[in-house]
Amino acid sequence: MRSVEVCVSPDLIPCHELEGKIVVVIDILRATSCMVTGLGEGLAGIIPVEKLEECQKLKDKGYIAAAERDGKKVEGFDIGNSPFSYQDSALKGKWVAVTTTNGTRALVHSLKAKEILVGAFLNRSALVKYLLNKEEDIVLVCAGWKGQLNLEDTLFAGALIDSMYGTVEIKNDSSLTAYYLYERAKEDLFAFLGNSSHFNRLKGLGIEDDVKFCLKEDMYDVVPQFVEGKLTCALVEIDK
Ligand code: 3SL
Repeated sequence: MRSVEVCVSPDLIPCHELEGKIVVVIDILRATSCMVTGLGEGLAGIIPVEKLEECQKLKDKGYIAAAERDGKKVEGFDIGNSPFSYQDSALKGKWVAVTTTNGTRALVHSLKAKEILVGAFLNRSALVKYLLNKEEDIVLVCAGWKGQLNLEDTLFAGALIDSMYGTVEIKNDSSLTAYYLYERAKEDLFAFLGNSSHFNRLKGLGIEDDVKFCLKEDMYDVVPQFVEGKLTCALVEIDK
């Protein structure tokens, strides 16, 4: 049986073997939720980069550029990291360069994997369907917060395990923890996140609505795939 394991922070990626596996990068609040929203709303693609300087260079080349640090939009860039910014019809068919505190870092540190996907509650079913049509082992890489575990990414890792339960071998204790946590929280994720750090950081910035949106399920039927530095929609295979 293929295996699933959870990596709770990009800093722990070196502890996991990614070669030959599918990595799903998770940053519920809010990077991967934004990426799913953007591609779901018709962006041509996203160029995720780790550093602000790289994003600035792409902006200078003419790309629309999104930059976030510590939850806030970085001055001088076009947009920050709210999923609602990606619902702007003016972005349809465009490419956006993006850098965020943790999410884009998790993506660019997962390059050893055979395939890299992006997941959020917003595309949960589409992602699960895609994964169930594949055979490779899976590593769920949570973006966390500055090297530490966070609750919302761990919960979504648990939600994916819940959706694939019985078809995957749960490989490490992080995966078990994520699964048990999700089982405990699933009736009311918003309430469960009430004391969590990033939820409160965003609440402090007055953007609780972003959190509510990022916890919605199956708003988009897209599976973002990271290939050669670009994030676009994977071609979803017809059921075997
Ligand atoms: O850390 C990240 O990558 C961001 O998603 C953080 S925030 O939600 O934009 O504050």
